[in-house]
Amino acid sequence: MSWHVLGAGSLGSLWACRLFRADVPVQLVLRDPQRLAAYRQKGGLTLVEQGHSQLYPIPASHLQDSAPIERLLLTCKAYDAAEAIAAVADRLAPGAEVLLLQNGLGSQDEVAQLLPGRRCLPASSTEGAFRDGDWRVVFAGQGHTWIGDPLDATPPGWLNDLQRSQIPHTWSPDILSRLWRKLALNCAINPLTVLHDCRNGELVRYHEQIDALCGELAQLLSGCGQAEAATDLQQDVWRVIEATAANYSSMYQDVAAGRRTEISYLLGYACAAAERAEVQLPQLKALHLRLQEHLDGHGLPRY
Ligand code: NAD
Ligand code: KPL
Repeated sequence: MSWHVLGAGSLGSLWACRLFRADVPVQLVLRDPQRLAAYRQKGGLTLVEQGHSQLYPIPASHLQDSAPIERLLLTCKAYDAAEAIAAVADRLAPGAEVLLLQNGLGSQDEVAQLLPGRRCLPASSTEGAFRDGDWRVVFAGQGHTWIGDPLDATPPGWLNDLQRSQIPHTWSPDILSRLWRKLALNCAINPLTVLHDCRNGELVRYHEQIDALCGELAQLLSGCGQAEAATDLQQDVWRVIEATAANYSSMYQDVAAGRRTEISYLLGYACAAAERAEVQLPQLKALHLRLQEHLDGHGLPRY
């Protein structure tokens, strides 16, 4: 049974290359025949690891192809996930499984609503990859991926494929708790790095602001039935800031490169969830507004 990778960007290419070189059947699903032609001209995907690059001639097709899909890895951005899934929904076999690698929260539900009866498995990853050219991906940071299914704690058999491909992962029956925790970390760190134009480590200058945000985010998690994800949040935020001190956050990098951010699936989702749970979070709301204004000022979408 072949893996299909929809969203052949940074993370999708990293996964596809590792599956392919472990002889796990995998193919890319590209947007249209033009992208497919451009890909074929390059002869495959190039993975750069520790300065060494290797070309992998991974098979590919395009969205309009009609062959059925049994196992799909969705690796586009959160704001593209629903549209991308809608374009392949009629190709998904009745028992198809879909692994969702989007950051933040909200896109997983959007996708699941489009796929009634299909198993959707959200994942949360700390691996780092970026593209340094068309059809080229750099594996920039070792990390780990947690995978789960909020509706079914039974691990899928295909985790063996990931083992074989040396993709570090853990089956995580509490995946929602992990996603909420990651969302809280990203909400506490990423927007402020954008607004203060700084690396993660420079956030030590805004200690009080971060501590106040952590307090509100912990209230949010508890109010949304995720009390466990709130445990020691503040200490964890400072641990991550220290561990990634020299890095620019992913949101900072998106804004600096003039790319759309995933704000709606991070702060936007957090603020909407707070409203639904009737939790008052004035600092978080103000931060969301300031970030939206900042994005307006840079000509980037505010959602
Ligand atoms: P990316 O922009 O590099 O790749 C997304 C790809 O999806 C692009 O190639 C885009 O053309 C493609 N795409 C979008 N809509 C499509 C459609 N309808 N049909 C076909 N292709 C489509 O993004 P990324 O950095 O790989 O991030 C993907 C997700 O993973 C994001 O939610 C991100 O936050 C998360 N993530 C990324 C990293 C990382 O290091 N890159 C790490 C952890 C989590
Ligand atoms: O995940 C991150 C990101 O930059 O998106 C970290 C490093 C945790 C900062 O929030």
